[in-house]
Amino acid sequence: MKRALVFGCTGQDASYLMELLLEKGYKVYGVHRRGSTDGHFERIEHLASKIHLICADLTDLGSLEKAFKEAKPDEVYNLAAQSQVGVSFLQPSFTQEVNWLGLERIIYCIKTHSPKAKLYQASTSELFGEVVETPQSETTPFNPVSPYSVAKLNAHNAVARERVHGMYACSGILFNHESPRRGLDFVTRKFTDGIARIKLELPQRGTGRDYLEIGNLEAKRDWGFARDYVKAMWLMLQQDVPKDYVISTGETRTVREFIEIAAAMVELKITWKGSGKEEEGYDEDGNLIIKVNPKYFRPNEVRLLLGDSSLAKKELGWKPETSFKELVKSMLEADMERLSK
Ligand code: F7E
Repeated sequence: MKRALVFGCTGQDASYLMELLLEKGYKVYGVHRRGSTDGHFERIEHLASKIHLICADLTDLGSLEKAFKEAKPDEVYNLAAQSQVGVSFLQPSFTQEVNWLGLERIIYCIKTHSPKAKLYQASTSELFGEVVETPQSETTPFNPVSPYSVAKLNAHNAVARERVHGMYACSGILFNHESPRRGLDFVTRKFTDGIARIKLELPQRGTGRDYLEIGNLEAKRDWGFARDYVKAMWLMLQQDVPKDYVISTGETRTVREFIEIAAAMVELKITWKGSGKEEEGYDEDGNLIIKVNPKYFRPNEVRLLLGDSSLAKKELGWKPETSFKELVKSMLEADMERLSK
């Protein structure tokens, strides 16, 4: 029986990945951090009796060494991170500490305790930053513009360095991937939660207002479904030769399009008034439902992401299985159901 050690096990991606690994007959060890509250297990409650939970922290080498000694992994998936790009501008050192140095500690543990283990590192389309070509593929130069992407680039380079020295190590350059399990502060989930609240006449999360506050409407992202993307993570560790792969849908949409499409699914038509920092969205009865708040703008913005995942299609046999509309619908329906209760 193969053994997998999954860091960041309470997150969206790990919840889907651990389901897949269990289906494939793995013994799964999930690493979570000790929080001041223990309320972060909703995404993996259904798996709790099937996985082995280990408490450790990427900033604490001793705790990681213990995790490796217990799990004795064949495969290691590093999905733990300070994953909010916006927050990285406020906490740049912490972001480096976790997103880069945390990976260096995992590499040390692999070399010391599990030298045959294969490593999957969660890289990101944020590495392309202010893009120098479109679409972006494995050969597109990186041009990071946030503390988050600088830290992830250091980690990406560490994986390439270890591969040269013989480790089976891969970075998945995943474009944005969403689901009903996405954290509520990422824009897609913030929108599906926010639109469901407008439809159900509930106050908005965090502000208590009737309208949803948002940031930059013009940024473009290539959004896929997280459950499709974790299959690519696993496939990357089953090849003869370790490599980095771009994982994306090959479609891009603006943040504005996302919210309009989601709103239309619950028969809300948005009429925009004003522009830039003053822009507002109204429903058909003239009620204010959306308002731009510059608080959500980033000091540096990644304006356009569009991935080319032909290498993954060719070599891994991977392709996205869920359409954009199916993705938005599943998120919106889950939020409507949760908030109707
Ligand atoms: O922002 C704009 C925001 O926070 C998407 C992470 O998983 O994917 C994610 O990073 C866009 C940006 O994701 C709001 O300015 C507008 O242009 O959902 P997001 P992200 O920054 O693209 C990559 C691949 C990762 O690796 C990351 O870990 O939406 N935006 N208004 C907003 N964003 C947020 N969060 N909140 C707003 O109100």
